[in-house]
Amino acid sequence: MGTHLPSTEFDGTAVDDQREADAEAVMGQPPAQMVQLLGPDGKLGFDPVFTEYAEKLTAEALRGLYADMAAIRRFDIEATALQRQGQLALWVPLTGQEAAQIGSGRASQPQDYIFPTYREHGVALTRNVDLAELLRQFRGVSNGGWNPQDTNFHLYTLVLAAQTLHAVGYAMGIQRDQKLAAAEAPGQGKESAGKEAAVIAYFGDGASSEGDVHESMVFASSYNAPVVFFCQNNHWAISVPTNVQTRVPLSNRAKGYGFPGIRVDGNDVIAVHAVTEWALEHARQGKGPVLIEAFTYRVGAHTTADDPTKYRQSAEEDAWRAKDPLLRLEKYLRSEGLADDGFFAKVKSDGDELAAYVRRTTHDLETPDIRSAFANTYAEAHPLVAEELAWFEEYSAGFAGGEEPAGQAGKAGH
Ligand SMILES: Cc1ncc(C[n+]2csc(CCOP(=O)(O)OP(=O)(O)O)c2C)c(N)n1
Ligand SMILES: [Mg+2]
Repeated sequence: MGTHLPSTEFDGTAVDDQREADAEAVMGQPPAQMVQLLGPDGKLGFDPVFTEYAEKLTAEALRGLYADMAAIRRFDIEATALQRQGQLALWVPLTGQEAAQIGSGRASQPQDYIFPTYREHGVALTRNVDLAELLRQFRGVSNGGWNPQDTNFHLYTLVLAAQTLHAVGYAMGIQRDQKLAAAEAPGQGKESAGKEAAVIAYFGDGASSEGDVHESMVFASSYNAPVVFFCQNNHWAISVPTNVQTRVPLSNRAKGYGFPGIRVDGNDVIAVHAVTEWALEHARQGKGPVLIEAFTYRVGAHTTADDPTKYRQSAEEDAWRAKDPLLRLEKYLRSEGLADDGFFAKVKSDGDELAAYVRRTTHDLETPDIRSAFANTYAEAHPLVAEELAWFEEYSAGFAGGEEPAGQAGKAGH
């Protein structure tokens, strides 16, 4: 009994390679070819399709990608510290995934619309979301924190994969708006050419097992919707490794739906940028969806409520640290003479400034009046809500000064 179940134990071998070899032998599935341009040694390689896209990145753009990755890593450290100090109820760290997020986010255009999970702080940065606003939800003082219409960056979705359905629905809406606009103003097509919008749906390797992802991909394919599915395969869904979620490379799944699937080195910001730019162009041009699997690693804990030492080995973490996305871009920038010590010192001091801003703003975030939760439940008065509010008022009156217990509104969980 039980021997036919996939093992969840990591035995120190290259699990993905083993699974891919099995898949090839059993089902004739080819192993995934991974697009990589910038290797861990900081040397730039060649790709017949994507080098052309990478060459569009100027020295300034490359420095910008580094600065963004460094900023979001610094922010991550600060937010983790704020949680440890009791200023945030929970934090979801992104360290290790900076290239996957900054590369893809920076490849998007302002008119594109992004549906994140709960870990896409790097993408939020590229969409100009105020990072202090982003912490409101994690402090438990807001259900959202920012207005998605300001940045085309949707609110975080904690229900795994639900946002992939929202994303496909949104993309189908874009298609219909375009058709309507073309019908109402024939001949205007040239003016709007190149400004078409696409959608990116982010999700994780664990979320890929949800039915919502399957339904999203079926709909996206059937309707040729302008959506890019961006799966960050960070190798873990809390304590469950990716090789339990899938017997084939995740990028290969796209074939079954009838659209392109690309595995990219998710720790190579240049390749991620190039592949995402290509995919968004493909979608905007009406050629349909693309699945990108960014092969990366969650270096830290799943959340501040998790302890990864209970389910994985430090040797695995060390192997991935050697593929660090920031380090390899720094090597490249230095060896090509594109950035000097002064640049890296400035990036560091900018990061410290960002951290100080975030710390100050978080401390100043006011706890909303808990009565607003009752007021916002229904558009009109409801007897049940009124009854619950009356109970709450009576309960609060039992405390000194008639106030509710201190910190009650800030105790959110995940
Ligand atoms: C529908 C649903 N089921 C379960 C959970 C609990 N849960 C939260 S995160 C998580 C793991 C997700 O892993 P993955 O999709 O790989 O994303 P990652 O956290 O690694 O970024 C689970 C099971 C949830 N939030 N929603
Ligand atoms: Mg994961």
